This record gives sequence, structure tokens and C-alpha cells, in this order.
Amino acid sequence: MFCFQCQEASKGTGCTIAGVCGKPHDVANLQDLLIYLVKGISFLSLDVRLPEELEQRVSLFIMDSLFATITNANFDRKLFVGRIREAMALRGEVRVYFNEQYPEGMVNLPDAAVWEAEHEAAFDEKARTVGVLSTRDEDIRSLRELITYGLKGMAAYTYHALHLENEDNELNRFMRRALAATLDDSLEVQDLVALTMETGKYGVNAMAMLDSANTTAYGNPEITKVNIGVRNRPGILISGHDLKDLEELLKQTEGTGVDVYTHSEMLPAHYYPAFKKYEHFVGNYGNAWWKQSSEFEAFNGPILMTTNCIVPPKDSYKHRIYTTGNTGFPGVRHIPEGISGAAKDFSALIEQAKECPAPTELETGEIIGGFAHAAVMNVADQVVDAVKSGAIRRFFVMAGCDGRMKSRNYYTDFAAQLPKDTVILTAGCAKYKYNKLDLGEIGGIPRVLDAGQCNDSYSLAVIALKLKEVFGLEDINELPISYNIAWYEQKAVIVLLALLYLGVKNIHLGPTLPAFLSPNVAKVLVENFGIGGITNVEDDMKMFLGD
Ligand code: FSO
Ligand code: SF4
Repeated sequence: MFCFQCQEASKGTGCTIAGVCGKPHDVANLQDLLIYLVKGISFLSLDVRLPEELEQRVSLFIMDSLFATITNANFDRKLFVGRIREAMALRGEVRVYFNEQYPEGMVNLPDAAVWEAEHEAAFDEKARTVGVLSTRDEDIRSLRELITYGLKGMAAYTYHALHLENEDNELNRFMRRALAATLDDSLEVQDLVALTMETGKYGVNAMAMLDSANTTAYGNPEITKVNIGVRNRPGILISGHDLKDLEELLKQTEGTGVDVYTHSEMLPAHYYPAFKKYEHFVGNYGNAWWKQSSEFEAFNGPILMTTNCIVPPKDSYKHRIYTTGNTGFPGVRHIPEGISGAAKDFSALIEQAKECPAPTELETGEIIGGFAHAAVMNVADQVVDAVKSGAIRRFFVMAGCDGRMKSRNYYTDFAAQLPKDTVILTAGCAKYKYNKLDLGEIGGIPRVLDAGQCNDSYSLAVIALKLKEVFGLEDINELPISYNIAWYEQKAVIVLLALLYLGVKNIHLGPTLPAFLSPNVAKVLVENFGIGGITNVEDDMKMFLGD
């Protein structure tokens, strides 16, 4: 195996024996083979008119496959073996239409569009040869992977939007075009740099679509205080990013005597008006994804993982954890899609919860959030006045991910040491590094404004664009906003590409720069966008504040 798609890549270069995340080498290889076949399907379906039903199945399959290979999403070998078989079958269906359109055939069909095998052992054998390192040139490899990881993040967001019946065919077609381009040996560095930027453009569209899907279904997030304590009834803990799953769970648990708590990236669900009506929607339990081993143990009840960021579960709670959607772990029960469009059936969790003790209290109190674009625009006058009067000197976008590396304590220290006339804009699980510090307020505006999940980084971009307008500036980079972003997995990659596409410069990325950036590709990002890493709190603070 060779995997370097996340920030925790072994030794800062890549995992080769097993994933630091717990992904076994055979699963890593099979994920590579699935992505390879998805690229083959993309190639064949590029310019071919498919019947609508097949077109939709192709889009969904690509989305699901990209999503299932995101860091910490799915560790289940069986799932990938099954998906590889499905990929070959689907590719066969597409091939029929491809052959009709190109009756003479094409001399050079890529191997990804034709390779096939029947036996699992042959999958393993092939999988060893189609991974990241099969691209020899390190710059081409770097860009192909940067694009592929961006597409993985994008797929997660389009999947959630689709769950709320929002779809964009142009976006789906772009994904195919970009995937097929990563097979094309005639493309050079500059072509792939251009495609990377285009990926960012479609990343903005994907996040805008998800924002619209979420707010149309559940209302605009409101400024909300969220309880972080517990009650004395049994509960179900829901983690991940899928709001539709949460909605179904809340409906099905109503009146059962079972409470529902959010974990990690599901915290922002409390900000949506539609979920506030549920009396049994109690609060948020615990912190970011990487602390789940101890927190899931203490929760005492069933846990539903709706998306990625599963840490291989301990035996002590393995019987209480469930996966759904594209997540999976061997030996963990999976809640399938409902039949013929019906809701998923969460009754197994509810019945189990009734037999479980209430959660063990980890902490008490409240945290505040809900500062998505609409809520911030409601207090825009106050914000603008505070900037004009000098009460707010600078905003720091500290969105992104949290992770287990000790070096990430930098973000806690950075937040704590920021001058009192600065405000943090956050989104994603990065916030858990400082959202429980008492950083105070500026004229009634909290110093940490949480817009929501990582995909709600879109909200931060909308806020920045609106402020640019209000202040009558030409360029988004003239705003008093600095970007000190923490990244972990591939959703952060699409957020980064989206920000670059929107013209944001001088983003600092930590705790380390991605292992998949070759020195030359990193140089392009530094020279054109001023991308930088982090050093230490004192020096970085001086650099950002120009003191
Ligand atoms: Fe965190 Fe995990 Fe949301 Fe990521 S929960 S690390 S960026 O999946 O998706 O922010
Ligand atoms: Fe390693 Fe990250 Fe890949 Fe897991 S996802 S194998 S930790 S690089």
C-alpha cells in the first residue's frame, strides 16, 4: 500500500505498512483499485449519451465510491470487493453505449476502462499496481492526487445534498471529466494546475448546493447555545455530517424515552430551527472525532456514524456502534438505505438504547454557535461598526479539522494568545481546539464565531465576500482577515481549493503541509497564492498581525 491522502500520513510522507488511521494495507489497495475503475467508468461515459436512469446510477456510484475512500470512512474489505464487482458491471453497461458511439473502437482505451477479473485474489494482485505510485513523475502524481482528493471531498458534499434531493448534473459531469483527466498521460503540469483550479470552482458550487439544500430543508442556522451536559435518560449519539440521517433519527426516537445527542461534526445541527422542536434533542456530547474511543465508552448507549472519522472501535463499545451510508467497519452493524425510498430504519439502535444506562457526564455548560452567513448578516451593522471603530482589529479564519497529533495544540495556544480585539471565524471540527475556552466577547459579539460543519466554510467565504462589498473593497484580500487553517482529510482539500478559486491569498495550512504536494507543486501554490505552513505561535502571531 501507499497512501498519503491525509495529514497523518506516516512520517509525513505516506503510510506503507498499514494506515495510521487503522486502514489495513489490503483495504488501502482495494480502495485504489475501486478509484481506478471509477476513473475507467468516467472515461467511457465522458462524451457518451447515456439513458437517464444509467446516467444517474453512474453519478451516484462515482459519488459513493469517492466518499467511501475518504479517510476514516470505510474499513470494510467486503464492501470494497463488492464495489469493485459492481464497478466492472456498471462499466460494462456504459461500454455498450460507448461502443455504439464509437463503432470503430478506439485504439488506446486506458487499462482502467478495460481491465477485468473475476476472483478476489486477482483484485488484490491488480490493486497493488494501480495506486498512487503508479504515476512515476512526482509533479504529475502530486497534481493527480490533489485533484482526486478534492473530488473525494466534493463527493461527500454532493452526497449529502443528494440525500436532500439536490443534484447538479453539470457538477457530476465535471467530476467524471476530472477523474478521466487523471488517466490522461498527455496532460502536463500546467494543464493539471488549471484543472485543480477548476476543481475549486466546482467545489464552491458543491458547497453552495449543500448550503442551499440544508437551509431549504431545515432553515437558516440561528445563533444558539448548545448544552454540553447530559440528562438521566438513555441516549443515542449521532456523529458525522448527514443532517437527513439526524432528522430521521429524531423523528423515530420521538416519544420513545430515548434522547439524542450530537458528537463532533454533528454539533452544528443544533443551530438549525427545524431540529429545535425536538424536546429529546438534548445537546452535544464530547469533542472532535479523534477522542471518540474514550467518549464512546462513556456514552453508554448506541452510536450512529453517518460519515467519516471512525476510529477503529474498541471491543468495549463495538456492539453499540452502527454505521450507515458510505461508512463501514468489519463486525460493526450497518443500517442500510430504506427500501424504495423509505426512511432508514433506526429501530435497532432505539431498542438497544432502552437497555443502556444514561450517558456518563463529561462536562457541563453551554457552547455558542450558529454564525452562518444569514445570522452574521443579521448583525452585519454591529460587525461593521466594530471594525470601523477599531474594536475588532482582525478576523482569523481558523476553520478545518482537528486531529490527534500533539502539534495541533498550537491551535489552542494560538486562539488563547490572540489579542482581545480579534475574532475567530471557524467551521469544521477544528473548533474543538478552542470552543470551550472562555475567550469573551467584543461589544456583544463572541470572539469565536462558529459557522458550522467543514462544508459551512462556504458560509465564511460568503461572509468575507459580503464584507468586501460593504467596505467597498476591490479585493477580498484587502479585508482584515487572516487564514490559519488546520486540515486533516480530503474535505479540507476541497475547502482549500474552493478558497483558492475565490481568490483568497496567504492561507496558512497546518499542522503540516500535505505530503502529496511535491516540492514543485508546493512552489506553485506558494508563488501564486502565498500558501504557507505554520511555525510557532509567537512568530506566526507577529507575522499575521504585522507587529
Ligand atoms: Fe472533521 Fe472528520 Fe468535517 Fe473532516 S469530522 S475531520 S474536514 O471529517 O469533515 O471537519
Ligand atoms: Fe495513512 Fe491517512 Fe492514508 Fe490512513 S488515510 S492510510 S492515515 S495517509
